[in-house]
Amino acid sequence: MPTTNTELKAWVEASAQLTKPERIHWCTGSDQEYEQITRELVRTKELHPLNSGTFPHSYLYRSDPSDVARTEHLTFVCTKDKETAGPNNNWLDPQVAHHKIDALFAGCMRGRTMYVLPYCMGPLGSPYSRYGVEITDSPYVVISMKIMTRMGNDARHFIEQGQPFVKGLHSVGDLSPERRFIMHFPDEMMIKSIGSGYGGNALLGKKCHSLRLASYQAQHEGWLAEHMLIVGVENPQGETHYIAAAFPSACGKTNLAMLIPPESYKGWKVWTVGDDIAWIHPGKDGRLYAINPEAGYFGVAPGTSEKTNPNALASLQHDAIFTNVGLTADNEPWWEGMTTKSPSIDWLGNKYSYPGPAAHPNSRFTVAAKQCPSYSPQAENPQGVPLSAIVFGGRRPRLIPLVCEAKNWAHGVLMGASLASETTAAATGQVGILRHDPMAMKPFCGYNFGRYWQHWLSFADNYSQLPKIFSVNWFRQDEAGKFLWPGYGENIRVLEWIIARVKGQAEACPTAVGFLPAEGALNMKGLSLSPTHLDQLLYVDHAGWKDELEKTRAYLEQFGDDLPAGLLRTLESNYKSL
Ligand code: SAT
Ligand code: MN
Repeated sequence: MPTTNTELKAWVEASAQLTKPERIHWCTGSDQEYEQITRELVRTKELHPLNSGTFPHSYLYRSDPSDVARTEHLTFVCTKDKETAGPNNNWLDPQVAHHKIDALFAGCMRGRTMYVLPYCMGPLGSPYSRYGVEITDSPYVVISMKIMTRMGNDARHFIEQGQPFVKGLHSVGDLSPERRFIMHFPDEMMIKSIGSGYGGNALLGKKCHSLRLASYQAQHEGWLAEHMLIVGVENPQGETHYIAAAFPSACGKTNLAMLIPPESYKGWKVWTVGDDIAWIHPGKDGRLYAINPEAGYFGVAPGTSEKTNPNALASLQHDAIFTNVGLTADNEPWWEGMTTKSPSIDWLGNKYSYPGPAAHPNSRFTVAAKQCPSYSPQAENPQGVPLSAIVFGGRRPRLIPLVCEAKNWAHGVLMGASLASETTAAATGQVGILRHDPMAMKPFCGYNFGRYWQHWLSFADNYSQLPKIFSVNWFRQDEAGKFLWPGYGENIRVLEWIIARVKGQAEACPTAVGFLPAEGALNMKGLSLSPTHLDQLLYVDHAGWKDELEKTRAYLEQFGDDLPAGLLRTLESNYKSL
């Protein structure tokens, strides 16, 4: 075995004993290994090579049609007691959970290869990086993890030197939803996932490790693991401010992270540090610093176009994996929202027939972060980037203004805790239903939300230079159901105001729900938006807000004794001021 780490050795041996693979492959993470695995997957028809002239080294992968999104009802957090997991998680006693899932793992890798893949989340050698080893029988997971993480010998080297590591055992099993579970054991720093080959269920470094286990660990160690993109916004004077922003899955994190400012913003540039996850640590100077634990993007394909996200399209010109998209007659990937060409084959591999869809609504691309034209070299900075602002946003057709600055840290935490958003295709279940999704962490917080909010609140007691907190809503609609705000590149206007507020240079109106841009404070140069639309985008509907806060209170109260008094007090005082 290519390891001297006795803990790792024993765990790999025990996993092999349980799952009975035909062979064990220790992943090196080399390019040759990637090529060899993709070649084999092409041979077995699990990967479909795309047009080598226009999409060199790129592949289409079709997952099982019953396995196309995260399955939250099959995801468990197995802490010693139920209260630690909280009402926001499905819970099972750890012993019961191990027993249940191990029975499914028994012999599940017979005749298959077991891949052992060491990985590092975060820049190699950063004091904030964390390590893991995923054992899997899915070669698709191996090639995806090679793109999404620092995977292979380099990561193993740190584990050999004694760095603690998360143990993740994964098998596609028989892909049956009846025998599918994603279980987390935070006290053992262990993940067991069976029955799914889909992204967040199977690439264990992502949601399972970097959010559910990491958030649990972060609470104990005094940092934050968040479902946030990280961007650097550089102004024409060459000054860059970093912003971390939480939005639920499939609500535009990747688009915002890769934003290209419009014509009228000459000299402005947005740098992408991360598009999905931020690990945030307090620095010695009292500021918060963020690293992106990932090395790649697993972005939603539909809707990605030259208009909405040219940087994503440019990233995808080579060495990318597309999952569950359609194909054109030229053997190129196609999805809804693509303005060029038309689909010929749908995501199931059948001849496309109108009206579609050609791509699954949660179809994805997987690509190395470095391929993005706006990739920030700061993504490799082991210390992370200092945060000027934290933003919370969701899909809200009504009520929530385009942008609003929190009155103080505690109010910002309340804004995050009150976040609600319409559901999307990123998880199985109905789409378009408004649900509470505090800090966009509903599916990802590895412990009791009440304690998580307390942890967030505690930062105000300990650090002097905290970022300002804002809420945004790109999705507000008029009566006819039309979006009021153009979004995408135009969102720079909101980011500009946010940064100006941080610097104390922009005007704001105090309202009951927070500070809104004063008249003329949002830069509208070059944008033909009618003043009535802007008024509607910033309108504070007092009756609607009262109702909203009542609903929020009812939601928060289910956390009982774990609900921080400070949060409820902030809610009450907001309510009174309405
Ligand atoms: O959970 S995934 O990582 O597959 C994508 C998402 O829903 O954010
Ligand atoms: Mn996500």
